Amino acid sequence: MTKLLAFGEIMLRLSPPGRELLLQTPKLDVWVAGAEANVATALARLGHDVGFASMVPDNDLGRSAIATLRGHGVDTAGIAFGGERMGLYFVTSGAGMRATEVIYDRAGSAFAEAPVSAWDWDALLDGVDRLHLSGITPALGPVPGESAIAAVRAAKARGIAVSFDGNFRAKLWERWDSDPRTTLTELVRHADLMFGNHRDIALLLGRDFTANGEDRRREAADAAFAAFPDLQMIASTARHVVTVDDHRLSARIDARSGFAQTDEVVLAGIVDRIGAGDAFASGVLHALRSGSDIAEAARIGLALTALKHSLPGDASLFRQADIDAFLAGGLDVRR
Ligand code: KDG
Repeated sequence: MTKLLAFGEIMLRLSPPGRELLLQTPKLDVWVAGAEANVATALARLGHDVGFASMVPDNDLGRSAIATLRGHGVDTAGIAFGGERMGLYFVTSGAGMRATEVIYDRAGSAFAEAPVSAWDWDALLDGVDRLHLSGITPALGPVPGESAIAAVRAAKARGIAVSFDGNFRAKLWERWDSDPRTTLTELVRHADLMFGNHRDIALLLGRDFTANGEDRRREAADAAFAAFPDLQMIASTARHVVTVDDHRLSARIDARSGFAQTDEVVLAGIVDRIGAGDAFASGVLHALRSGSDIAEAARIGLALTALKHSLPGDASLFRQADIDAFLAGGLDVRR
């Protein structure tokens, strides 16, 4: 069986168990996180052959992160030990009218400090048919950016498909004093599949799409297609806040052959928003790897996105039966 390899930083997320603020909570829950690790986890839970390439410190934090991924069925042979520290991040969950807030504590992490030479792409890409990575890796600094470029070049040279999730993280990019467009352009140039929204594309193309209201996603997607003729698909999820507890999701797919938009999915009783975009990418990749076309893949991506909102922690841990039940509208008790 051919394998999908995800490449990125594994993190630990620390968050108050309830809806407390960080400044008042007496304890913190610890979750294994990281956008690309979330995708690897979700795909492994759905039965795919998935490997993960990363670096963690050789201590109990690194070892427990590996054990968690392995427990979900991810092949962790590509995770090296090295460096001094795990990347951490703190989350204060949203509640009522309060937004979710993230504080990063990841500077100097094992993954961010790993030299380009740390990655043996001959070995890591052996038996792989798709490499998945995201814009978080180049946002960590110039060296991780070079490693990401080396990864996509190595994949392309071996005929391996590349998927790229823009994963725009303002708090990471704002530490840069140089223009990230060259690096992002090189990454996207090698991808056949990109997940992104107008913010990702704005950063990639150095353009602002905010003026065009609701049509900005379509305008951004068209601009990206014009700039990257080999890209097959750009997909993004959109959330329109209707009331505090009632949210609608839809996915738009822009393919050179046409344009599609899924039906809207209404979310209620949101438990945890983090990782919803990773769940979308996971659902799309799961469906494409299972033989679905792009429109069906977007529907399944959206189903997994919606399901993820019901689960605490970053990763989507659902099975095909959960997706089927969701798509069939079945919220009854399964016995
Ligand atoms: O998509 C979820 C990620 O944001 C989270 O797991 C942490 O990788 C992370 C990041 O850089 O924000």
